[in-house]
Amino acid sequence: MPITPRRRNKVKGVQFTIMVVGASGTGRTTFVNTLCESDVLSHKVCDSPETAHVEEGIKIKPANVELEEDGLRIALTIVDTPGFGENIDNEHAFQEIMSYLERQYDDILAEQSRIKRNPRFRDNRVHALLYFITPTGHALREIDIELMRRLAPRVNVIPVIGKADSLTPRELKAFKKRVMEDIDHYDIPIYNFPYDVEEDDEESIQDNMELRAMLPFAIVGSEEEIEIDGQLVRARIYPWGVVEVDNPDHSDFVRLRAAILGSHLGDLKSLTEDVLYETYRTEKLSRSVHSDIRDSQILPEEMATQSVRIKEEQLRREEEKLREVELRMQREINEKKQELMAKEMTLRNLESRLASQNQNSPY
Ligand SMILES: Nc1nc2c(ncn2[C@@H]2O[C@H](COP(=O)(O)OP(=O)(O)OP(=O)(O)O)[C@@H](O)[C@H]2O)c(=O)[nH]1
Ligand SMILES: [Mg+2]
Repeated sequence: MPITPRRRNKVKGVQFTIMVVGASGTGRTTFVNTLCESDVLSHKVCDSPETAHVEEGIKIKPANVELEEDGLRIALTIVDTPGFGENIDNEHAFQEIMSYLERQYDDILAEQSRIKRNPRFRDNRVHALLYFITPTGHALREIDIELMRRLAPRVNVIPVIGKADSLTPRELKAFKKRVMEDIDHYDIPIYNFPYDVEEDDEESIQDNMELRAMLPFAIVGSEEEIEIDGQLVRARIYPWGVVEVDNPDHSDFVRLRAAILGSHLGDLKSLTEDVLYETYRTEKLSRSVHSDIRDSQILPEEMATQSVRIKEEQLRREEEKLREVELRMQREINEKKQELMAKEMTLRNLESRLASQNQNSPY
């Protein structure tokens, strides 16, 4: 008997990308491994004293992992950015991160304007950037303000305090307050769990208000597990006590995890795709119009004609795509019609053969 290949039970999940940025040693790797409950990222090997002074620059490293959250399968991409903030001049690091984010937008822009879609295309747009603030207990540093201010128009920035157990609850509360005052003062458009009192239901307004009040999230990460009341929990063990990662009295980890991988995953995705990406696309299109104008010294009044031309070009491509679909459908209909006609013909032949057999039959 021939063996028929068994169809794999493919449940479609959702793709989500998180970028983690912050100074070295703020706990990014530990946080990612805690979030994914596996060793997705490896720890940095310490520099030797001979090479510690060498400025290596930033490396941007994506890693993929499959998770399941409330029955939903998540194909998670984690983009780590080791080397950020380690150099005297951080301009290069800002630009590297920015161009990584924009490159993902450019890729999808190119894919969307293709007539034939590439079935293997992977959308790598970053949906959330967790910015790890060093737990200094003072206020934001210039580098924190600069990074968040520059990147927030391109990505949902969620500020978090790394290694939050270094601060006492009182220090943490005051630090959170100061950080948010700075974010307000510098008008940094972070992702602040937006809600609409007119549109949203009572429950989600409440949820968003609570999450907003927690900003910046206090993070504690650990790759160690200990047994508490017969249950294995992730915790940091100190001579004077234990900090439990999942205990809401010890850190905001659980609320942050539930928000980014659960309740707010959809919102972060649609904000990225419908607002941040669309803004980038519009800016890029108008930039190319402006540079065309500069290059060919087109008069300002001809600018409108240029943008109309771009719109016409887009329309033309859309029309072409539609025409292709229409042609394909027409072809399929014709094939089906011919198959039907052939079947009708066979049926008629069979009928007439049967009829003539019946006539010749002696019964
Ligand atoms: N107290 C405390 N220490 C932590 C926490 N998370 C990580 N650490 C420790 O801090 C050190 C650095 O943590 P990593 O997770 O490697 O930090 P990183 O941001 O990935 O650092 P680089 O990869 O070197 O840039 C390690 O010794 C961790 O064990 C935390 O929540 N609290
Ligand atoms: Mg690391």
